[in-house]
Amino acid sequence: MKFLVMSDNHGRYLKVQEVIDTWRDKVDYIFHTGDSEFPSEDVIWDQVDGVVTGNMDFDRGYRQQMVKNTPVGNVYLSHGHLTGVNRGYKEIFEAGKKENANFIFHGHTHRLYAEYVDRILLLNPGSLNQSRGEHPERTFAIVEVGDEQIEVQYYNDENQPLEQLHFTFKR
Ligand SMILES: [Mn+2]
Repeated sequence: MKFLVMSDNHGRYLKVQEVIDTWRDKVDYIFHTGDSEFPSEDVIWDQVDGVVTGNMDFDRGYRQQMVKNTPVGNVYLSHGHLTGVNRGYKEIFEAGKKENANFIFHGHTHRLYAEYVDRILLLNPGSLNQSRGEHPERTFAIVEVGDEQIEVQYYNDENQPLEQLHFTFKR
């Protein structure tokens, strides 16, 4: 089972469309964790399996959070500003746990990371516009869930895998 997770493109419509076009047939789910700055009724969302609002999405048609049931477990999506991710991940972790999430995906900080805690994958794909973290690239993440492990590979916005940004977690 493969997920593509992206966030915080803040515009760059053609880039997001390009990422979707490149990956739509190669992954099972595409998720967006907010701050696209696109209209909530945009046709681009027809190709995406889950999207939530960010603090810069002023279109009120977006959901604040979302749980998607998948064959490998529940995916919890939230931008993160409402659970204070700039201060840490405890609050969003508890919010996801309440929803029986096996995967908690968020954005907002523009700092990518992936951690596996209590058999829950916490992940920020980074920003497809501007990184504020230690890795300068504009990124998104591919999560591959196997029977025994979860592989996370970050890509830059030219769809190139970033070698140093590959993580493997035993399930
Ligand atoms: Mn944000």
